Amino acid sequence: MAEITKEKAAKAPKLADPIAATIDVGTQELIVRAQQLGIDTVFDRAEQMKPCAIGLQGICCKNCAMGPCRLPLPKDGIQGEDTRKGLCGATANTIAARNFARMVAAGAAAHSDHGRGVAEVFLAAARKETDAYKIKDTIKLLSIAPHFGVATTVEVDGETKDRDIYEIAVEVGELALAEWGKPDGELIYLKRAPKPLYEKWKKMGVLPRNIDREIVEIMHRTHMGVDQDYKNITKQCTRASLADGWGGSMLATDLQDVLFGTPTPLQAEANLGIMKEDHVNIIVHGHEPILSEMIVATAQKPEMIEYAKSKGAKGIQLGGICCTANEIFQRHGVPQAGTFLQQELAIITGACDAMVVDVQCVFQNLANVAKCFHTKLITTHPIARMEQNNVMHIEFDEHHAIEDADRIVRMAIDNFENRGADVMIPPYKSAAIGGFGVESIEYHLGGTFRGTYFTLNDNIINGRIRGIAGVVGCNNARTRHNEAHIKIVKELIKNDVIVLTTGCNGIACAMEGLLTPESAAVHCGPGLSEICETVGIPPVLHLGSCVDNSRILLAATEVVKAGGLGKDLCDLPAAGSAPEWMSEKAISIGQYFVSSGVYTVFGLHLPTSGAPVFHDYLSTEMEKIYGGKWDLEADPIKHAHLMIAHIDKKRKELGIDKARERVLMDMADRQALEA
Ligand code: SF4
Ligand code: MSK
Repeated sequence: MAEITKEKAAKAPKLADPIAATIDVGTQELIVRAQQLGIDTVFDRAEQMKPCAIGLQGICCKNCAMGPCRLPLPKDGIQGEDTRKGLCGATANTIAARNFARMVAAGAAAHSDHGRGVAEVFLAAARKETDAYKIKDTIKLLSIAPHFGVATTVEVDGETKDRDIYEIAVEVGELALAEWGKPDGELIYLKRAPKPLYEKWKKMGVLPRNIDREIVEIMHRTHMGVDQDYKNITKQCTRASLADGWGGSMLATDLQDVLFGTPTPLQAEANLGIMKEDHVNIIVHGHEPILSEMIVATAQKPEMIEYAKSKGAKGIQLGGICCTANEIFQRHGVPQAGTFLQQELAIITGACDAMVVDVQCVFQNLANVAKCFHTKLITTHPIARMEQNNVMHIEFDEHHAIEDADRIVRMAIDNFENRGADVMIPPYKSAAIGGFGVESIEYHLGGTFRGTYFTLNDNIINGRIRGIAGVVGCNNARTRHNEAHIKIVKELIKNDVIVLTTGCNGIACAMEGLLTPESAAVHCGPGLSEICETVGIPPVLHLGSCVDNSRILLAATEVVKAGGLGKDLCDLPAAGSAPEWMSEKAISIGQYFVSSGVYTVFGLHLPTSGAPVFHDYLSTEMEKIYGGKWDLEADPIKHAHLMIAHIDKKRKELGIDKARERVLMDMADRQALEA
């Protein structure tokens, strides 16, 4: 290992303080190892490059070549009229709203293009054009077919018969794929929302027509000299984001469930300690399960394991990073190697024989890190390649997916013998249970008698569960890795708020041991702890990947349907949070949560603060229209308490605030009251 001399240290760029960079000990150890080896990671680069303060506030416009026009806030704040404007006269509100809208467009595009890819593979499977993918979960297919108006039975000679599953799948697949570009109408899944919410969207004129059109329209509207009213731009943000949450993402989730199986709870492990020194380690990173499903199936084949043994390994260890981790964790119990910020570190262990990536959240610097080790870095998606020449591209295609996966896994096995002796896998990992969804929440917290979310609702009404929080999203190197995720989630469950998690928050919670039923007794308030103990569930339910935020929308809709907690999502004692967001997808998710009536708090900052009027519109005015609002709080404890205060406000409006006070009284309190 390279020594750091005094001279080198004097000339060296500023390096991250590992303890300030992350709360995770294994991650700290690997940051130190990278620094000792002279390999920079995102944590160091965050020290060396600070963000532009004007861009951070959303008030830099580069939408035409007369700019960039930068509109910094005056030092003493805005006194009187805000006269800031770009060369064309665009105000700070217009510029911030246009920038925000382009983030929504990019985020919605990423989720929805993922969904489109799944729909194409789904249709190929339905038409039996591929051997690699099959219609696996017929129950899920039969449950979604009616939304598309596809009949599941047929009348033959006066008798009702079940239709052929593949025939149904072809019709569903064709209609699903049409959602991206149909010439008229509105998105099919919008009607899955509670009726008052759907009517609200209709009245406001924000029902998405098709997925692609809403994204394209944002790009048109935000072109120089088009839409110059932040309120009108925000309206299109809502329409495009709904095309994501209730469109592309929801279709991705449903069609993936049909192709690969609807998740049910299962146990695995999380953190980089899942990698094994004596195994071939393959890390799969990115988002689309089209790739990872094939890698999982191939790596588990007995002949592959034998091949690995023939090369001196004891077996094959798969691990996931980012949402690919969530996808293969929730369906196969494949361990999660780490969150977004740990991707370079997986290679820095020296034990990563292949890292296979597809789309989204993949650092280009992985190529530079891989160069320092034996790791094969393999890109697989036609739209996501890297310029560095040590990166191999094996294009994955549903028509030869088995052969592609076979080639990739064999390449990793062949690379095992090239591994250097200097391997360092931090020995930390936690047990985690994942694989919850709309269906399994109903199974665990629903009433078999009523077959709905009745038991969950009952426990919210009686106050054992104070409310529901959806805590989701990324890591961000501008804040301490996982700290806000964990502090916020712990504060929520301590206050009897059950947490639904997706994305990198889900992985952070898994690493912290919060996805186990046992964690309830340690971290939860008395009400939630009692429920978790009785039902045997963790206080933090892992619902999957970023596209699976659609599961949160549908679970919340089921709560409304079960009754007793209002008629719309905005009536629920519920709140959303993205503590360490960084992706444009998070902005799209935030916008569709808010437009669906959810109070949504982001950590760090929002790229709207430089335009206070627009910023205020996203909270105060959006709430008047949709019942949900954006909020911002960087301090994790205050952040959690904003959510709890909102939940309590909703409990009061529903008239169930007193029930909670009663349930939290112990026997002595009750006796004192009776006396
Ligand atoms: Fe400047 Fe207007 Fe061009 Fe933006 S569109 S860069 S504000 S001139
Ligand atoms: S992977 S979008 S860092 S959650 Fe979906 Fe994690 Fe955020 Fe990527």
